[in-house]
Amino acid sequence: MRIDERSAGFFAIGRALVTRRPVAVIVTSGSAATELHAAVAEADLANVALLVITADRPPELHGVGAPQTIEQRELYGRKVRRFEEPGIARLEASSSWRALASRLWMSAVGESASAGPVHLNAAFSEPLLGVALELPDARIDRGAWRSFGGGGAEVANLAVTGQRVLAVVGQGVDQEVIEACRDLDWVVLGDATAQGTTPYFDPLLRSDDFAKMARPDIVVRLGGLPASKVLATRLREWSVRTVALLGAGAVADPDGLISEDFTGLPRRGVHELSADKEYALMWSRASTSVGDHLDGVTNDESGLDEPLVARTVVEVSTDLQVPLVIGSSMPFRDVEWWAPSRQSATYANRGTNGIDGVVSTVLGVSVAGRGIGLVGDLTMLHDVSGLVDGLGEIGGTCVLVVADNRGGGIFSFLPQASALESERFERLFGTPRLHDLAAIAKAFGHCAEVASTRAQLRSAIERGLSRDGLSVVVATVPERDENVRIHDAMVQSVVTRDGGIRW
Ligand SMILES: Cc1ncc(C[n+]2csc(CCOP(=O)(O)OP(=O)(O)O)c2C)c(N)n1
Repeated sequence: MRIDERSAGFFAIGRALVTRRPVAVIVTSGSAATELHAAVAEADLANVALLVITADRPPELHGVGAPQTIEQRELYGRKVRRFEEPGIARLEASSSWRALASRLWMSAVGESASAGPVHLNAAFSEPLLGVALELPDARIDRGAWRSFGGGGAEVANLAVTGQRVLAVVGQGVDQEVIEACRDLDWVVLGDATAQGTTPYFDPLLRSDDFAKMARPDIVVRLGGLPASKVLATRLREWSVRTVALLGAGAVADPDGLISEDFTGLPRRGVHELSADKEYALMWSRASTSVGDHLDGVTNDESGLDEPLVARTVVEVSTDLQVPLVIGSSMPFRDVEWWAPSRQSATYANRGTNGIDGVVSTVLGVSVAGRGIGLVGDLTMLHDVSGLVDGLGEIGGTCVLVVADNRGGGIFSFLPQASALESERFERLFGTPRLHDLAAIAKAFGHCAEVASTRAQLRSAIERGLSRDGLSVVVATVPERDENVRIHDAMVQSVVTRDGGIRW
């Protein structure tokens, strides 16, 4: 039970991400149904199976001023895989309900396209009281789950033996698939949600020398897109054969680089798919050097900055094997670029990349279990109503880490930051909202503390994970301009001024 339907939609996404099964979210009619629109948009683009069930008034109450009554037919437009409106629920029609549910389920899991949201608009008439009956016997075969796949040859036909293979992995790709790629000596670069990929590729690829050395013979794309613009630029510059592997789900390709589709998934030990080991070693050595360098320049007493917050959160989630949810904006980038490789389940709302609903998705992932979230301060404030119900009646353990740079830090990396006069930039882009985030969390009855060193952050997260309920940890980080300088200095500690790398 959640008070705010908008939050409920994103909570349901969290459940669906963890359980990998369709999750039903049920709301009343009218504006309550419209509140789910943002989550439906996210689920559509992120291929998350949601069964959206909206109650509706009977036809005779439409257009006559009845409360919470709006046009709900195809409310979410083409964002849903299927829309069903069976009319007013009547017992006499109950024999059709199982088939109706099956159709919705099959469309949600991606029977003929990718998985995604479906919408059942269910009208009821008074009296709004009923008795739950047994469903009629199953007559319809539920069928098998199918993965999304276009045309194309079987993956073994890729024939890349001994080549320099670079796999680029975004959201929606399983850890086992990534492991299989690595076993074949493919270099795997992944977004923040990818597990076991080669970390620090973004700073490395900022070096022209390294980018030259790292030019692959073939790029294999799986799932969504990493956030790194540097990677996108290098992929365009290299201009090598680029193929999509559809076996792991829909593949994003906004730059139109993919020229071939392949079905199926890589399997270890397949000779035709075994790549150049030296190439993999070169990447692994470079990435390890960056990690060693970053470890060497920080210690427990180091004051926090945003990349260090990302590193620490990923380390704790790995050490304690707690699932992680990464918010949009800088947290997603800092984890992708500056954190060690993820070794526990990691999620993010990468369909629309919204800052809306992230707190609720963190809660949805954590409920009945444990989870850590990492978000920016505006992302927390945007979904502050998620705190109203917290982990709800089911409970669980959740630590929400908020990197509090007092506004939208990502915008300080834009050219507008220097092009606009600072007051105007602050008002239009920085949008500082100077609320006391720990006090807000406490006001909703949750635990909250503030951390300003690496050791404090680590122990605050561990404390939060050792108790029930939601704990908010507000990480004090340098102001947003300083954050840009810190990122620049970190890049320069990897890349020399003339485009070389330091090791
Ligand atoms: C619903 C929604 N509204 C607006 C945006 C545009 N947007 C992207 S990042 C951002 C600022 C986020 O600030 P914060 O959560 O504090 O993270 P930071 O940038 O400091 O890392 C905004 C407003 C968005 N992605 N989603």
